[in-house]
Amino acid sequence: MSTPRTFRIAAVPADGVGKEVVAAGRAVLDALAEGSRGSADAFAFDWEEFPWGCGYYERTGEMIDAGGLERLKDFDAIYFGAVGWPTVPDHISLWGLRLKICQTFDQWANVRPMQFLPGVQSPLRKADDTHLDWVVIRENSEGEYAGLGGRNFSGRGQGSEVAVQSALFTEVGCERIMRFAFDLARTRDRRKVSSVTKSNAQQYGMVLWDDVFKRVSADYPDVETESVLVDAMSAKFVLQPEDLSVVVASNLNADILSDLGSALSGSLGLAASANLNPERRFPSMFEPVHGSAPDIAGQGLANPIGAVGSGALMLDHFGLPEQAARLRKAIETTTAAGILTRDVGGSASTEEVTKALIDALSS
Ligand code: GGG
Repeated sequence: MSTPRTFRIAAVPADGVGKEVVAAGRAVLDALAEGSRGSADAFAFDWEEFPWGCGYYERTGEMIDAGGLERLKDFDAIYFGAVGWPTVPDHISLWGLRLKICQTFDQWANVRPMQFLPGVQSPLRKADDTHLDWVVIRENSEGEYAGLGGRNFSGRGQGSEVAVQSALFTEVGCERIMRFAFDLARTRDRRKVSSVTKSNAQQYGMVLWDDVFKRVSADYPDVETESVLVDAMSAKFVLQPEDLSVVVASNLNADILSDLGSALSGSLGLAASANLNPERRFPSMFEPVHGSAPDIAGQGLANPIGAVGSGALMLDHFGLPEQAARLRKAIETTTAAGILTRDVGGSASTEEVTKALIDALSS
């Protein structure tokens, strides 16, 4: 019998429903690995779970401990839940954990696929032939989330405080994310990249983005292109979903568009994502697009499909596309059977959907 290829994964459930969906995702991924036992491409996961997040912050004053980032370097990947809790200001929790990990490990490409699933109603699914199969590529290291700016507290409390928030766009940063998007488009049925900016109103960084997009496009004559302003793209998501394939956008624009896109596919709870360090110098991080959802946390209502789909992206990253396909098939079997959580119109619990996913793996 061959020794399974073992992947060391750091699980960071963090906050709210992150805890429930990471537990669900781990159970499904372990079942998949168990099913590979004895085969020539057997694999296994060696998990270590970390307690970082808002609860940790309340106890220690830090979202992650001092040596935490150094420890994460030893893992093959990070499997993340969601960050944020009402008792901690959002900018502290986000910068203290999720953005810190993305930036430390140069996870500059955030991949967010979204598509219709069988049995899931979508606000867009008016006719059976309506098609939605997109990948939003989010620039994940700079742009509006570069953390540049400051507050002049001198007028604080007097109604005259001033704050500046700058966005950083570098030619290298723009070019690498665009080449990533074009290379991905070449692997898809529809070879098209739509670039999104607001370059009519933001005349520096976003015009640089547009210029780089034009230059990079010339190297991909086989790929159809368009440049669309973010406001018009929001309308296009709703009105012409079948006209999109790969959408590349800056950190903030893609963050907003991918929430819109996943809601249009049926629910934010369905969307998976990968924060990739494409050079593989550092671990990449896989997480559902959704946040910690304090309103439903701890009630067994969270949809685990976004987290499980993120596991499929992790398997792709490890060079196991057949295993990733098995996981995606199990998701389709489960939703087609109508085993759905409340966000997608069902009444199944997180646990029931998780069990159905595991059962589907062996059917
Ligand atoms: N699992 C994704 C997550 O925790 N998102 C929380 C959030 O506020 N994210 C902002 C961002 O994606 O930059």
